[in-house]
Amino acid sequence: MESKSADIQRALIVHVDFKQSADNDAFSEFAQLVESSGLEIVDSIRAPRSNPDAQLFVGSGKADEIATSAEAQAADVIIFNHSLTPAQERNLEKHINVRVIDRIGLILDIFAQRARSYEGKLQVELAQLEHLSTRLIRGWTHLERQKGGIGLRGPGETQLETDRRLIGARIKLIKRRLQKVHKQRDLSRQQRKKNDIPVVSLVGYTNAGKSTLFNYLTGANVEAANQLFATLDPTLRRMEVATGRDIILTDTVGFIRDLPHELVESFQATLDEVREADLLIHVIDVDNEQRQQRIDDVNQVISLIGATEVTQIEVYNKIDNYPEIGPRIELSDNGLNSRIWLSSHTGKGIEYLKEEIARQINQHRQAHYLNIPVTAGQLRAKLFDIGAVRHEDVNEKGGWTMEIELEEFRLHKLCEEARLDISQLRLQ
Ligand SMILES: Nc1nc2c(ncn2[C@@H]2O[C@H](COP(=O)(O)OP(=O)(O)OP(=O)(O)O)[C@@H](O)[C@H]2O)c(=O)[nH]1
Ligand SMILES: [Mg+2]
Repeated sequence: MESKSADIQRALIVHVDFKQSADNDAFSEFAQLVESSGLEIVDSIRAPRSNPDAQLFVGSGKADEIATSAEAQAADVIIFNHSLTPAQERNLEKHINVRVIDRIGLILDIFAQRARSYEGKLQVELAQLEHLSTRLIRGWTHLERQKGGIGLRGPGETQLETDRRLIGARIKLIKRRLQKVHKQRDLSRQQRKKNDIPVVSLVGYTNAGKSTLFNYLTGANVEAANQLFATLDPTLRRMEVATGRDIILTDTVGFIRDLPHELVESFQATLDEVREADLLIHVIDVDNEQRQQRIDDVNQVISLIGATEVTQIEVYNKIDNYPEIGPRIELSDNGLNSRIWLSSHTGKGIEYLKEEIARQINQHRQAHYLNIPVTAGQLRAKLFDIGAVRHEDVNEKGGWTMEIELEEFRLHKLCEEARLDISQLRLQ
């Protein structure tokens, strides 16, 4: 059988420390990111610097060192853990004679590999084209070097203009297609709202364990892996958090520091699930030294997508790695914020999470006692469907006496939809 390793590209990675002290976490995360993209790291070069060089990003001595190593290691690609300007990228490629990719290009590439759904693929392509088009506008392009394309060129156009025109047209087409998909997504979201099932979204730094927790809670089997951005497309599952109390849980793409803004914009529709959620579960890797930094990074994206208002439960995951940490829940004094320590592997502490989800979801619920006439079977079915019924007896007229638990406004809405007068239904 033919070995696959022949296809694996050899990468030389470059990380510059701009801070006083070397940021080892940032470096090892970068290496993990490169490995997650399926590349083999053949050498890594680190350099301290106070400011990026305008021409080469690094100093010319460092650029020589990179070139020497790239040749010795037969590297196919050089990856920088930073954003490079198009000019820096071009100058570096000239200097080193090997393809250069920056951090944004790398993340876009991983996303492109992971996208499975039609929507996901469109979103990634849009982000890639937007990334490319900023480079075109600034006057340089990879495409520029791939001349040819007979028949593609309009009269009197330079290659650059043709590239721009083609990319612009493709961007328009993808946006139109995405709009259609988004309409569908909006419809299903409205449907869920109508059904009154609360939506709870898992959010968190990539690799924190969102998918593992999702699988544990819902019995689903989405891919969970020790690689960055294992999940890209969102998955939704209905689950019961308390007797008769259902929610929809969503698992989605993880965040990372310096997430390219092209990606956040292109993934707006996916991230709408997060913004419109009733509750967020922020999954945090308890292991990580830079825990607080990562929490801040995630919250930054959350504020970027306008989801700051949504209540968060903080989940400190992977406690099985620390025998001294037991499962527990901590509530803030006002009871609004909660932190839970648990393990998505062993399931220890998961019951705290389920209880807390139920508590948060039920916060504005109150008990109502109703007399439902036999003619209002649909309303009764609906109340069961949304898990609002606590107790029910059949009464002598063939109708039902019910104890339900629901927010006042939701009860009003349901009665209105069923064209029933709520005051007639209440038990005196
Ligand atoms: N020890 C331990 N490992 C865990 C736990 N939960 C998740 N992991 C591991 O952490 C890694 C990442 O898990 P995922 O569930 O894929 O993480 P994610 O947050 O969905 O990651 P992305 O989709 O890539 O953003 C996997 O190797 C899991 O097996 C846990 O409770 N304990
Ligand atoms: Mg995942």
